[in-house]
Amino acid sequence: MIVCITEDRASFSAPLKLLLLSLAKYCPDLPVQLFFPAADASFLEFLKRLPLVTLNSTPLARSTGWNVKPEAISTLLHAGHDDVLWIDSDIIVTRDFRHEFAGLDPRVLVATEEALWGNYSDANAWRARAWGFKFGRQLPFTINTGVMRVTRSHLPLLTRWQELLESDVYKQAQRLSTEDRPMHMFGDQDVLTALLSSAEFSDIELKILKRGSGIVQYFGLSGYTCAERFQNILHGPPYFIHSQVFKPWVKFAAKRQIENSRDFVDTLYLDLSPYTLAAQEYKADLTEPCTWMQPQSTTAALLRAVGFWYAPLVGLPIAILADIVKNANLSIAKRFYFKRNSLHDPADLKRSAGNAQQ
Ligand SMILES: [Mn+2]
Repeated sequence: MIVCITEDRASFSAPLKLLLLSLAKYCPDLPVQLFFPAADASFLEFLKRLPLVTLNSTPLARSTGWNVKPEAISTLLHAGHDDVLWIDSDIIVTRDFRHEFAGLDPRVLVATEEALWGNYSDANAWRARAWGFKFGRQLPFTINTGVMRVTRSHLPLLTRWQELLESDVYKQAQRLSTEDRPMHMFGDQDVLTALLSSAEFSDIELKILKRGSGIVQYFGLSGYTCAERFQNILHGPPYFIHSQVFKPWVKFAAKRQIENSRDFVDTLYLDLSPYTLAAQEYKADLTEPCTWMQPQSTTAALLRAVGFWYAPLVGLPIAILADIVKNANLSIAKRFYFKRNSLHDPADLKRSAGNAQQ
């Protein structure tokens, strides 16, 4: 297995280093292919201590941003690697994950469960339907592509994924604001979810790294739920922590004023991120400014201390409140909303999925 990481923003050298250092700590003999055209002299100096990291400093020919995944992965597969593990540059490793991949049939595709705060549901395979694909299967949730294990057996899927990411209709959608963009074309993983639930690719066996045990998808106030925290207390940390959407190294790069009470809560929750807590131990290895790792407010400093700087406890009071609000919202929604729109009722989803298969 070889790890594939790409980054095209020079300003993301710190999170990139954190991923490489954490990989070297927990999976020391795992080779890494890094695509980072913006690497400067100080980054090259840093790489000298990581002999298993190979730097590709020429940009990938066809794609940028989050649409780069199929091209980067297939480049490595075509170069002779059999088994590629994609990891997003906004992820830090907190545990050896290799046993999850050992001995897996090459036909199995590994990916992760989407963040609860994201566009979590793919009820009734709505993305595949919106793309006009024939229904193949109902996935339990949206596929998150932060971590993916892909083999040569998946080359047809990668080719099709890249075709769609390069299609005019998708490219036009990417230029729209996030409010106006059709949800089935929101990003690369909406397209992959559509393909994997379509008839064409529904035979691909999936192994999903779940929220909590496999990965923390730290996005929004449901980023690290109470259930995930208790699971980590009992069974140890997850393999990966994904700083999805909101990045502390971006948001806390400079001092900023809190705009309103909602901003206060969101900012505080980001300031209590398990990603930042895990990053602390590598601070001395970074040449970049690390002020974003420090608590940005007295409240954050207090909550980190009260949680003993232990990720499952830091931010627990906010996680409890967020869980209560979410569950209250759900039960209200179930009572009033599902009655009016039976398509979203889980029982109906099963029925309609069954009908579509017939
Ligand atoms: Mn990411």
